[in-house]
Amino acid sequence: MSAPFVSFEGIEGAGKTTLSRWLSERLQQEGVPVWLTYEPWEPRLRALLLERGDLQREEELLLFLADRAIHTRHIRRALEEGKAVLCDRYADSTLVYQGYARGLDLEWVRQLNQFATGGLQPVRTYLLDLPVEVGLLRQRERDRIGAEDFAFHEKVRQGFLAEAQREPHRYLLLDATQPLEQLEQSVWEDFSQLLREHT
Ligand code: Z5A
Repeated sequence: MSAPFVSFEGIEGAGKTTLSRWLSERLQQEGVPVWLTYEPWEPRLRALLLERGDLQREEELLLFLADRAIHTRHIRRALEEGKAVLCDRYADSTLVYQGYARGLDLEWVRQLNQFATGGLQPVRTYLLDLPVEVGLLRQRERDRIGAEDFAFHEKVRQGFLAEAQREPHRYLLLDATQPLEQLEQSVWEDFSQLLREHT
């Protein structure tokens, strides 16, 4: 069985980058092969998505999906090589940002995600949940999408919470206002169990 593939999701400033980096370093210390990655992934697509001001929501959706299709090929390869893959945002971000928050049809976005990933899903999604005002205060430098208004980020937060309820076996909901040490401990306990199940 291949190593676990997990994702980190949440609103802007939730702590995804901090925690996924921490887990990657911890795994390296333990001698576990790991690939820490993120989306949007392909540098030119990332720049286009995060900087270009005139993108329509349909164009944005298709660019995120194109990026994911390319990225997923590399994730599959890393898993085949026996590496655990930690991904800072994945398909759930598209469902929530382009579906729940931008208002594109959810079932349609689910199907397109399925097409772009060939059905690959993380075995665990760590959802770092916190009030929007806290997240936005933590992260003052914002990209084009992060610069959307409070109501947009609230839709994102509620979208993630709805998805966590819809898929309780995949999502692990974490209160991201906790001190980092507590979050690290929760993620470590869960990930260690996943590692045991995958070896
Ligand atoms: N997007 C999309 O629309 N559709 C998609 O399909 C995908 C993405 C994949 C880029 O994402 C944008 O693309 C994003 C969604 C959209 N825009 N928005 N919003 P990104 O992942 O590159 O950027 P981001 O979500 O904006 O990430 P971020 O701002 O870097 O947030 P973070 O990674 O969750 O937070 P952090 O960098 O780990 O922490 C922020 C600060 O808080 C930092 O100073 C930490 O030290 C501090 N921190 C973290 N945890 C704690 C705790 N527990 N206590 C206190 N302080 C903490």
